[in-house]
Amino acid sequence: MNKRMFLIGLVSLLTLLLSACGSGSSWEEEEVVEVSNRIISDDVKVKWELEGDQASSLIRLRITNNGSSINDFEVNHEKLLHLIVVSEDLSYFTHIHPEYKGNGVFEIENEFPAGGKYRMIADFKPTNGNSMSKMEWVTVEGKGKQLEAITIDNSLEKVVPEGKVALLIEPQLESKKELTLKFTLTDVNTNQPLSDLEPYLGSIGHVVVLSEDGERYLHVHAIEGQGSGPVALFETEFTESGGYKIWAQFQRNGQVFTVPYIVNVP
Ligand SMILES: [Cu+2]
Repeated sequence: MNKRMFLIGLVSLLTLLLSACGSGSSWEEEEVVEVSNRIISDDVKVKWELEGDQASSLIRLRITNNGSSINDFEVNHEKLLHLIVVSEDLSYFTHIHPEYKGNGVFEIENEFPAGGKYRMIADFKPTNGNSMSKMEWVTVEGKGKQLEAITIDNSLEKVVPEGKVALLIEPQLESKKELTLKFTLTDVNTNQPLSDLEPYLGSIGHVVVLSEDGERYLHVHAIEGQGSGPVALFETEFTESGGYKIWAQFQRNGQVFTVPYIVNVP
């Protein structure tokens, strides 16, 4: 048998063996089916709808996977969906939890400070899918207001009614590096460390970071197993240099409070 005849024979034998396995039941095909069933972010779309105006608005999200509604979501940080709403100039921030209405639809009422453009960011995890974030600029009807300038903070020590919150970024603030955001909370009056933080969404706090143009939303993870203060640690990476706004949220005495910072990342 020459080489060519041997190869033809081998191919025929393999074809015969493969077809004998039957169609649709081979291990390889099952593997393909399994992969295609998993919901991936590229296939997921959110349709944002707004009813009403700035004073009283109903925000509605319709979440679909390849055009069909996603029906099941997993609880992630105690909620099915987290919605962050930020004004165009980043001066307004809210973190709310729309109610699930079924068939991939979430709704919540919100009062906006003015008409204009807002960045909407939804974080959720479809059952059999990865955690994902979807963002959109939406326009809220109503009288607009003058946009505030985004000014880099000289000091990262902020005083809010609930306490003094100092932010230290370690090892040093730069882009494309894994960094730790270290918040230290102290009582404004006594200057004593605050150690009565309550868990918020299942961890010591929640941090949101957005680039100054509202285009980049960073993933921030709270380090697990942290107690109740005075130090709260989070990890993130600034994907590009530029201005960023950071909102840190903590809870004391049943009240959530937000501390904003604006940094320039070299
Ligand atoms: Cu949330």
